[in-house]
This record gives sequence, structure tokens and C-alpha cells, in this order.
Amino acid sequence: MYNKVFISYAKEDYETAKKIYDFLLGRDYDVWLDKEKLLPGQDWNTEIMQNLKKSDFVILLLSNISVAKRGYVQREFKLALDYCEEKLDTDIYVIPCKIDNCEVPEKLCKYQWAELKDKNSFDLISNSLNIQRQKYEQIIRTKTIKKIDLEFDSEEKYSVSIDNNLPVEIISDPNKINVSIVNPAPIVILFGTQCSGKTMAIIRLTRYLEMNGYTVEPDRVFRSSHDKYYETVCDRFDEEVDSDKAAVAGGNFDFMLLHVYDEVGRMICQILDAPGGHYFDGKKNATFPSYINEIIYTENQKIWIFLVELNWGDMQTRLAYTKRIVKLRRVISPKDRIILMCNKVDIHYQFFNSGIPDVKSFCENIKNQYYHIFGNFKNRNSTTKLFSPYRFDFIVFSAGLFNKCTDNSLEYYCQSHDRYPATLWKAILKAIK
Ligand SMILES: Nc1nc2c(ncn2[C@@H]2O[C@H](COP(=O)(O)OP(=O)(O)O)[C@@H](O)[C@H]2O)c(=O)[nH]1
Ligand SMILES: [Mg+2]
Repeated sequence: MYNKVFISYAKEDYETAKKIYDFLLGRDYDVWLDKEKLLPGQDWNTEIMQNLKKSDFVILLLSNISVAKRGYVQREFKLALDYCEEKLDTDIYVIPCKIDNCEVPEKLCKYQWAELKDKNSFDLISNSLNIQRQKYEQIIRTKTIKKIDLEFDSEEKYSVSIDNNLPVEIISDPNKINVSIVNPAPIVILFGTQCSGKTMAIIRLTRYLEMNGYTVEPDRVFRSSHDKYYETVCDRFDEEVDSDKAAVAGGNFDFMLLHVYDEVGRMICQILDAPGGHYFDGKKNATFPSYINEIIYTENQKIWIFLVELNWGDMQTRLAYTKRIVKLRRVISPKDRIILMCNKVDIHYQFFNSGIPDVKSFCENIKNQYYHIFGNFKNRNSTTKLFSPYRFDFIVFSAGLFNKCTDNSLEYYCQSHDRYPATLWKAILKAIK
């Protein structure tokens, strides 16, 4: 998509036009050059005009001959400039390319031109095209997510409890939430419902990372400096990580961006912990709050960790949650990676052998309960699909064991074996590479 290039030139400059044609063809562009494309019997005037109109980019070859010549070339130049009027000022559409020392026509002067005598000129042209193409593709992805959000089946009814400890704005109108992501490091997004174990997974991972020379710190500018709730969350982070009580019992600890640094202080990734209700809240026509969409469209690479749990909810609820994940498929960028994390495996000891979880059994059972995820995230790459049939890595996880105290007011937390955070971290590092 957005790869149609029209080359306008005077017939005396055909050789140069053909070189650009060949160069761009080799770079996945669909190039229109009259001599290559016109078929015997076609009305050449209509064909040229139609293809010029359809094109996403127009390359104008400027030479002493083409700028002086009356007739077709001039008409194409003019038309291209007319179509250019419909674009944004920041869009790249017309690319003038100077073949010789000709004078650039006044109307084209405002566009940066390429000097074809320069060695890297072809690369510069393809860079310009690529930049604009990515911009168009980004717009389409934004539109797609809006559309699929609208398509969300309005008949579904299921309920998910909302944690009352969260600040009013987060419960009442998550669209009012502003966040800022200032660092280009990859973002690990823990995608799960309320109580799916996101925060505890982060706590367990943080403990493991800190034992292994990494540093994990909250990003203090993620939320506005007026947000006292966020400030408290950041201040209490270390204390929460070390606590032998589960995070939710402690209250406000559910919305954060963390930075992970290695021993030499290099940022490896950022981890997002957002309220589960923002990913899956059971509302009709569910859409993600704007801040989540904003994060989806940052340039940062994303590592999507979709949390699933064996026997979670009923079939309807699982199906609805699955749909939410499947809908994301079209907006996940090719550079993003996916991890399907089967959480809270400690509850299902029937799938353990000598204390070790049988990943294959977990995977088979999760596949039965969330089969749309497997069906929709098939790896379609003909070479790699042989050894990885799905576009995600499947891992099992347990943050630890949780025991409620007798009056149910809080939960004691006893951390899991290192193998769980080690596997999770390994999968994240593999995804980032
Ligand atoms: N058995 C078990 N329960 C867990 C695990 N992780 C979380 N939980 C339970 O799920 C609750 C919610 O966990 P939390 O991480 O706060 O969920 P979040 O809302 O997704 O952040 C905890 O209070 C625990 O009761 C786990 O690994 N195993
Ligand atoms: Mg949480």
C-alpha cells in the first residue's frame, strides 16, 4: 500500500527515468513509467492521466530539455502540483529530481529537489518515499483500530469489578488520563484484566532483576507532576516490591511506567502496568482509553504480554477477552513482539511433574480455552513457521503463593521459584533483540 510512484520525464531523459524505475521496483515500489506500462491499443492520454492521479508520489525529472519543452511534461508537472494542493504541507508527494544544471521552475522551488549527479541521490529519494509511506500506514492503522473498536459486538454482557482504590478520574473517565512516554526504549505492556496478576508479576520480576544486577525504577514523568496519586505510587515502589504482603491488599498501586536498567546504567526496556479495566472493562462498544491508543502508536517497539489463565471466568467472558486481544492484531507493528503468558500456574498442580510445570500441557489447555488467539496469531512466514507455528512465545508464570489472613483483610505473599521470572525475562530480552 502507498507504493505507487509516477515518473514524469521528457522522452530525451528516458535513460535516467528507467534507472529510477528499476531502482524503485527493487525496493517494493509499484512504479509507473509510460514506456514500461502502456499496452498496445490503450488510450495513452487517459492512462497517463489516470495513473498520475492514482499515484502516491510523483517524481518529476527536471532537465534543460523537460523544463523548456511545451506540451505533455509541463501538463504532468502542473497536474502533479494540483494534486499536491490536496496534501498536507508536511506530506511528501512531488519529488523534483535534477538531471543537469537546468533552472528549477519557480513553482517547484519550494520542494527540496534531488541532484541526480550526487552519488547517494537514489537512496535519498527512497528514504523520502519510505518516510511518507510509513506516515500513511500509521494513519491507516489508527483508523483501523477505531473501526474494529466500533465493530465490537455490542451484545456481550459480562462484568468485571473495578478497584475502588483508584483515583476518581481513572474510574470515571479514563479518557482524561494524560501520559507521556519520553524514552525510546521498548515498552513491555502487561495486558490483562483486573486481578490477572500484572502487578504481582512485575513485583516478582523486579525482585529477580534486582538480584541479578539490574535496577528497576518508576518513570516519574509518566504522569503529570500534579498527580499526587502517581507520586505516591512512585515513592512507595521499593517498599511494595520488598513487602511480604500482596500489592492489591496495600491499595493504590496499579498504574505505573517502570524503567529497567542494566549494570552499566543502560535502559533495557520500560514496563507498563495499567489498570486491567482499561484493557478489558466489559463495556459495550469497548474502546481503549485514549492514553492506551496513544501508547500503541508511539514509535517505541512494544512487547505485548497477553495474560491468560486456565479456567478463568466462563466461556463467554474468555471469548470476549480473547476478542479484545485479537482486535489488536491489525495494529501491532511488525517490529513488536508478543508473549502469551499463562499466569498463576501454581494453582494447577495437576500439570506439574516433580515440582516443575509441564509447559506443553498448559499450552494445550490454554489453546482449548482461548483458541481464537492461537488461530489468529498463526505465523504465516513460510520458513519460520516450521519451528514457531504462532506469532507469540508461550510461557508459564507464577508470581508466588498467596494466603489470605483469616479476616480476609490482606494477603500474604511468598515468592515463586526464580525459574518463572527468569523465563519471563528471557522472553522479553529475546523480543527486544
Ligand atoms: N495463585 C496465584 N495468585 C496470584 C498470582 N499473581 C496474582 N495472584 C492473585 O491475584 C491477585 C491480583 O494480583 P495483581 O497482580 O494485583 O493483579 P492486577 O490487577 O492484574 O495487577 C493477587 O492479590 C493474588 O491473589 C499468582 O502467580 N498465583
Ligand atoms: Mg495491578
